[in-house]
Amino acid sequence: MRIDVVSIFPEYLAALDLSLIGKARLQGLLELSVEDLRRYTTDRHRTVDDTPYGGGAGMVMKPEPWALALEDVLERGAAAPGPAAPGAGTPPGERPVLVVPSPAGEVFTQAVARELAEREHLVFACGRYEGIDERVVDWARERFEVRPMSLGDYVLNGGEVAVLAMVEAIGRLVPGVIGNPESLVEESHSDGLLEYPVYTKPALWRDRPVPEVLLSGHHGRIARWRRDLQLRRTAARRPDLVAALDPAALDRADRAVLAEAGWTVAGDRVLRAGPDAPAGPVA
Ligand code: 6GU
Repeated sequence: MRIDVVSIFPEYLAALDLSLIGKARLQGLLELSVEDLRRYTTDRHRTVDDTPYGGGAGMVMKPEPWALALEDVLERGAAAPGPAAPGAGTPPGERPVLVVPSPAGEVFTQAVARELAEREHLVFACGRYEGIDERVVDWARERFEVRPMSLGDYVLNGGEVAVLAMVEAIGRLVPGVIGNPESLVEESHSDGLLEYPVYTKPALWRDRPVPEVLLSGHHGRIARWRRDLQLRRTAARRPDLVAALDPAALDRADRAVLAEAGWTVAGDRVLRAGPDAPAGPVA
């Protein structure tokens, strides 16, 4: 996978030299390059922003440096060797994805991360100020598959921190990046539920024991206990995820736990039970 990031603060992305993502780059699993948008300015002051037409607070990023930067990234992508293994990457002729981080974007989820992890070339355009002149997005749609993306409902000062998060979420799903792919199966959001709690030695720590079932060696009971906690935690913390569950994936024990937490299965949907439904204990 090839990843290009364009930013006026390339140093922000230095964190991608570290840890698993940094290692994947050294191993050649990820080819990541960061470009300074100011390299594509032509004036003495290297100007990247200007006042908004129509008035309003703040500044807007000028279109031409963005077009020059994105054209450069496209050219270098076209010249780069394709996917390592035949058939492993995207079909030839597929357009690169242009991710535009913005609080006005589609919400970036694990499902989006999985989808983008399959692509051969991702480009991230980090906006600052009030955003990038919208004509850049229209222009880019002729060359890229454009995906405005938000991390969630809060505002950051620019796209750089969001790109760190997205590149890490996507990069770790690229085959070979995580040593033990099993760890991807049991983590939060892999099955639409939050992860169960985990414990390690000592078995008794500051008067607090590890839940006894985990010491039992009884794999069936441990799996059931973990599943119960996933369901209870998800009900307590993320009712939106419970409402999105597919009842076909819920067994009788799952349904009993959800009922305790105030949820019921009705046809092909999981719904909040009536107002006097018992509230389950919070995990
Ligand atoms: Cl992707 N960008 C900015 N600037 N703010 C955000 C965001 C992205 N996601 C949440 N807030």
